[in-house]
Amino acid sequence: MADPRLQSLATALPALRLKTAPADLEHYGRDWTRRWTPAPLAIALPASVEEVQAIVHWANANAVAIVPSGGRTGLSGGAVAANGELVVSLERMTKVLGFDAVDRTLTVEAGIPLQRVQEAAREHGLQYPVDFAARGSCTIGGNIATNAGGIRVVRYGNTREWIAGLKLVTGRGELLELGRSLVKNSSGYDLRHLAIASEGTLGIVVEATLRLTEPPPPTNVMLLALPSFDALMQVFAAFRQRLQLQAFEFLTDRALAHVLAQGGQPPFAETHPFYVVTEFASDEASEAEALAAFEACLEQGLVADGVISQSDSQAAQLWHLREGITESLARYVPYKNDVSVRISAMPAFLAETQELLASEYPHFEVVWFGHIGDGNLHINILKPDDMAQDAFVADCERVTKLLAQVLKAHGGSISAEHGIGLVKKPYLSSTRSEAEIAVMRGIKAVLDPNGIMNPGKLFD
Ligand code: 2HG
Ligand code: ZN
Repeated sequence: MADPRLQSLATALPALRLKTAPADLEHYGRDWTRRWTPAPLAIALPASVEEVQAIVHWANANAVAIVPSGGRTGLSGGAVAANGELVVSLERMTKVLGFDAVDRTLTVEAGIPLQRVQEAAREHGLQYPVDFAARGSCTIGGNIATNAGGIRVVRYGNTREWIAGLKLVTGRGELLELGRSLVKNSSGYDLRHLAIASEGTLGIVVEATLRLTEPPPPTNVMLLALPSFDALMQVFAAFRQRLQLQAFEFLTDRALAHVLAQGGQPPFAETHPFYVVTEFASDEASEAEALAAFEACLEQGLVADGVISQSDSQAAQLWHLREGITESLARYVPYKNDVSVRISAMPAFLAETQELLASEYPHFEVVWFGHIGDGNLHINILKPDDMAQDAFVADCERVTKLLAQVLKAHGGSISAEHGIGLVKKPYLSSTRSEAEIAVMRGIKAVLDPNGIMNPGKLFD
């Protein structure tokens, strides 16, 4: 530990676990973006809130920047440490601290993986309903830092809706207890919501009290084949009118082909340009409504084929066609857009965006999928094997500027659920006004006056 700053940290906190091996710096210094070369100063692995506070005090005194770190499954570079920062990983803070049956809340340390929260909720006969494919690796702290959405937002909303309270160690090292799990609390600014989606720029979320709800009903999964993009929102309207949907996700034939290239059977004899994965209660009435919606769509030419799960394992197989997309594309180091508009604005936005991307990306493979029922589209542009990453990213940045203008015109967001991080920082002003950004900067200055918390993320 040659660096004198690290020696002073080890002296100030002799029990703190620190890692400095090159393999650790690389492992903890990056997220799923894989665009930046990791170069942190070291990795600190605190085991308590007091240790986190002491680290933040030390970082202020020594002018060392901190990158808070959860499961590092983020796709916007929010957890990247490429400039000599101290990564503060919460991987040793994973305890369930309490369950309250009356309040229906679960209190956890922020480093706990999402899947363990879901399991803990089930053990108490309840459900923590936020869910997505990275559930095994991502952490609650990271979910809060990005207000993560996922595959059940259409039914249950984003992470924000499920945070009854949280504890934040601010950039000044103070511990704030926010929200206090009250159902009603009309006592001024709700600072809890400032911490949610703040991407580690205001402090480190160390603990959270999560709301739980009734377990979901037994469900059926339906895969629909669609002949055109235009049909998508009409099919959504037809199904939503008749059913309480648990999920409504879409993917293109390109996305499906990449998942199937990793294994698995094609769901239909023929290929179709677009697919929808939807889920709803499996009681008799819901099934009848789903079939009626399907038939109505079939008659109008809005769907071309469909299959409904007959067992849990078939449901899992159908879900895999949607949830396996990100992993199946990883080898192409895709450039990712994660955009949203109001559902009502979706048809016009889709038409314009399709035209834009078709003309601007004539040579790149573009894969579309996403949470169409929330107005959230994922667009992955695949890097050709023979193209240098810098040139590829530069071209995608050029097109993203144009896309940001389209989004602005439709009142949308450049980041629906992945966060701004490093990746979308240049486009923040397409979604937020200058006045809003100035307020955000002011808030940061109060909670993190020395600018040590995740600098360079969200804005400079
Ligand atoms: C998903 O919905 C994730 O599967 C990842 O948000 C999206 O890889 C992506 O672009
Ligand atoms: Zn998503």
